[in-house]
Parts: sequence; C-alpha cells; structure tokens
Amino acid sequence: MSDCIFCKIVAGQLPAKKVFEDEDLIVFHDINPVAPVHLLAIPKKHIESLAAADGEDALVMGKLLHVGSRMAIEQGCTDGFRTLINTGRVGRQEVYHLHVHFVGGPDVLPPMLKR
Ligand code: DGP
Repeated sequence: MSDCIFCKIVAGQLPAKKVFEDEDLIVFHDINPVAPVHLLAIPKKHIESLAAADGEDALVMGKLLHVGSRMAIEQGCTDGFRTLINTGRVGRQEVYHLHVHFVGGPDVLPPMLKR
C-alpha cells in the first residue's frame, strides 16, 4: 500500500528504531511512547487490521505475539507488560496496518479502561 506509513517503514522509505526484523515482521519503538517501553510489532505484509486478517495470516499473527513479547522483555519489561491491538473506528485505530502494541516499564500501568 503506497500511502501506508508502516509499509514505508517495511520498505525502508521511513526510518524506525527497529529492535527486530526477519522475513515476516518488524518490531520497532513507537514514535509517541506512552510508557518507558512502547514497541510495535507489525507484519511485513499489509494487513489492514485484526478484523481484516484471514486464516493464512494466523502464523504471522502468532509470531507477532511471540517475538514482540521476547523483545518487550529484552527492552526492560522484565516484570510484565500490556499487549494491545486497536481495531477500526470503535477501537480508535490510527494506522491501518495491523500492529500489536507492547507497553511497559518498571512501574505498574494504569487500569486499561475507566469504569
Ligand atoms: P493505533 O492507534 O493503534 O493505530 O496506534 C498507532 C501508533 O503508531 C501510535 O501509537 C503512534 C505510532 N506511529 C504512527 N506513526 C509512526 C511512525 O512513523 N513511526 C513510528 N515508530 N510509530 C508511529
């Protein structure tokens, strides 16, 4: 997708602070971190959102969780972290290329949603 920011990162047309890359995915630091560690794990393939993923994407989706988790720990989330996927309008997704947030650091995070 020519106008997708994350596809441009995949293509090397936009810089990113990468912590992992292989043939299927990239893990890099979020440009606007909400905690001391804030990583994004993305598939290299353009998948619009979690809702748009299909069966053949299951393998890479599992890999996003596995590798992202290892990288979060490596970056300092040694006592836990939060994993989040925003999906669509209701989920307030901003970038329409599937990505998993890994958020954490030394301190306990605030509650996920206000009641
Ligand atoms: P979401 O609301 O889940 O779609 O979050 C998109 C995230 O992507 C947001 O936390 C900021 C991050 N982001 C947007 N543009 C860039 C970029 O060009 N580089 C990096 N590293 N992160 C970006």
